[in-house]
Amino acid sequence: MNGAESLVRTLVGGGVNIGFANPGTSEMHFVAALDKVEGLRCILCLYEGVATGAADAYYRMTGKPASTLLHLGPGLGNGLSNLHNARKARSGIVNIVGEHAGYHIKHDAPLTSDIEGVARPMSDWVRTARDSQTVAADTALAVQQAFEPRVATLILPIDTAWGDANGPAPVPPPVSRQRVTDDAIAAGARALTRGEPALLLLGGAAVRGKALEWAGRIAAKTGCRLMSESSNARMEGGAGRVRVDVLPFAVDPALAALRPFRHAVLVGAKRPVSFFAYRGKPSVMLPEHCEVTEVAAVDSDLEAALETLAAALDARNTPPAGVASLKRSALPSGKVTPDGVAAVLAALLPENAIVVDESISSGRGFPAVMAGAQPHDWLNIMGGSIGWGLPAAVGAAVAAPERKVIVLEGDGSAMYTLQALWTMARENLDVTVIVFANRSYQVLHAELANLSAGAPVSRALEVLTLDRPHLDWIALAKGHGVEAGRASNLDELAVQFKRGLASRGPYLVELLM
Ligand SMILES: Cc1ncc(C[n+]2csc(CCOP(=O)(O)OP(=O)(O)O)c2C)c(N)n1
Repeated sequence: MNGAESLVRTLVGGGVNIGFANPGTSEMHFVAALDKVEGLRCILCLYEGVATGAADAYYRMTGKPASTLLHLGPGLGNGLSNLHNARKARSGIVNIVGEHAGYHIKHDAPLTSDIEGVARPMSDWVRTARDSQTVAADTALAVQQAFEPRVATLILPIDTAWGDANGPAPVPPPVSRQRVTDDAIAAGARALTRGEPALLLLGGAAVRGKALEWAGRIAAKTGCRLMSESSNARMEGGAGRVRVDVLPFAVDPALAALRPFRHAVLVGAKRPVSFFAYRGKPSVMLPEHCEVTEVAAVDSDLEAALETLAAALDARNTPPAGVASLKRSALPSGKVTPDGVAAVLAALLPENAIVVDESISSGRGFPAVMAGAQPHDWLNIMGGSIGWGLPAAVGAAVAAPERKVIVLEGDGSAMYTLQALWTMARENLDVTVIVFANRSYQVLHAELANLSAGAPVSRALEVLTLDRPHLDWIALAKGHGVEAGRASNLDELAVQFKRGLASRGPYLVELLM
């Protein structure tokens, strides 16, 4: 077998069974190996940012890395934005990036570039394969890294792909998670029982499953407030789950939400910082009088950390506080308003849906309302680099084909990686996309005001509005093979959303705002 086949066999042997690919000439041996090796489903993405965003969400839903297949430095470069988001989400990915043969590089052919240099800022691990005989061992290390989880980038010169190899290599087990120390638990317990206003700030895997339940027991026992970071890689919400408030995105509401606390206990969360620096406002948003106790970093075993903290507080058998129950409200009708849209979504959300949220300014209030909806998972963009939502929906739908995926998508953000729609159609992914067609970079209007940079008038307005021409979302969706409909009030939204939910494939709703 050749090096490429040993690579693919190592991926499959190591538990990597999905690839999101956009190949070129230097990846042809990898492509040929797909016909020889069972067990790697490779999905074509028409832009590399779709492949990397899909791999991010695939990891979030399965805890298993997918691979990407990218074409030299430029292909990898196109995928960097969503690799950035994936790193911030702590998603494991194995990027396979083709490269020229070693002896060809000195001739500076058109696609020659410093691929390691392109890879490094958005990868946790980078290696260039040196020999076809050692490609399998390099791949095994990349897979181990991805399970850590890290973004691992393996660069594959074509002569290491076509040269002879012995066979696949076994993937070493991942390094086990750190357990938190007794001292950290004791400090957390002390902070929560001082009798002063205390916040238990959750991040990473602390906002789902058993971990969330332990947090609810701790809140019930101590009276502390539960909050999550403002963006969460995957948060469980809805009926039957412990309700956790999401820290607001905007700096002033976030400062106001944090002001009351004398103690902040961090489990899987970092000290909350504002998205940007704003003149005269602090970067770290906890008040100065607030004492911070870091119990567990995001890469620790957070379920074990919260269970141990609950035990230290004698809260193991305390019923969890704030368990949400299903609210069956009537569907609202009339004009499109943020509250009205949230009410429609909450009323119709199917059980166990996966919500991919890149709604930017249109969806700020959604998570609070969703507590009364059916149980669901909620995925946020973690690195603020827009163009993530549609690709992420591809990855989530591939990861969980039995679940409905709903994408809440700003029209500006959608335009970065629109090609994801084509992959949804081709793979018949069960995704309903709602595009918030406000025909504007609406959030930036608010940011202009936040930075006291003045109100946009003419030339400034030009770079913040998406009018002239209006994007036709029905035509854009249909052009990618996706059925679509338009809504301009809440009644039509309900009709269109139901139509999407009833289909077993992709459907797009253009919501005129
Ligand atoms: C890669 C990248 N480019 C640019 C930005 C700056 N940016 C942040 S939000 C935004 C506009 C988003 O527009 P839309 O999705 O329509 O949401 P809206 O603001 O209208 O709610 C832009 C351009 C960014 N965050 N990431």
